[in-house]
Amino acid sequence: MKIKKIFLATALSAATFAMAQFKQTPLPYAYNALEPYVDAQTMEIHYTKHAAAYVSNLNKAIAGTPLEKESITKILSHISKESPAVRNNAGGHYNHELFWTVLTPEKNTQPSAKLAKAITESFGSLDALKEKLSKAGADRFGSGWAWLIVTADKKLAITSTGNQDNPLMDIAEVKGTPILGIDVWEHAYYLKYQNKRADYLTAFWNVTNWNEVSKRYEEATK
Ligand code: MN3
Repeated sequence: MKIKKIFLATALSAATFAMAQFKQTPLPYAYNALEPYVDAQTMEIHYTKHAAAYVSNLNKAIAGTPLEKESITKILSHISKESPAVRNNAGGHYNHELFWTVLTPEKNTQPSAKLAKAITESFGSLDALKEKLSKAGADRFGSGWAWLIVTADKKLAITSTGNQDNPLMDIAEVKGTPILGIDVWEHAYYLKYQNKRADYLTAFWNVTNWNEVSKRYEEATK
């Protein structure tokens, strides 16, 4: 009797795992928390409509396939073999989940000592890094992302990708672990900044969560 119960419990949890679906993490602050740099309406539409659509469409695209049992990073690692729907929506889900965490209403967060040292070595200064990353975002034609990544040899690098691609994908020109990502799709800034993407990029540095970026740096360089 006892054995039968254990078997049932195991079978049930396996079934639950197989049906696991990707979900949005709750936004760690209010929609208006990043005002005036990112307006509340943009945040709400971005989180509840755009990002919600990526995760919902990802779950639809992988339903009934072996991808249901894989982590998001695993799916990204062999994205060249998947459909455009999986590529766009797995990328979109991963990118936005990262994006919400690297923003914060907390003022004056700073890179950790270890990250600050790496920034100085790679770019000369934090201001130089901001300038280069902003330029990567400004120069991205159409929709996409600007990234600060840790490469396979544990170095910092700046890159950008189109659409919802990212540096974890096997098709990325420059590969690495993203520790900071800036969404430069118009949906991320158009209501407040219209065509002025450069102004949005400048404003971004007022709400960057360097605590989170530092944490991601520590994990990527372990
Ligand atoms: Mn977006």
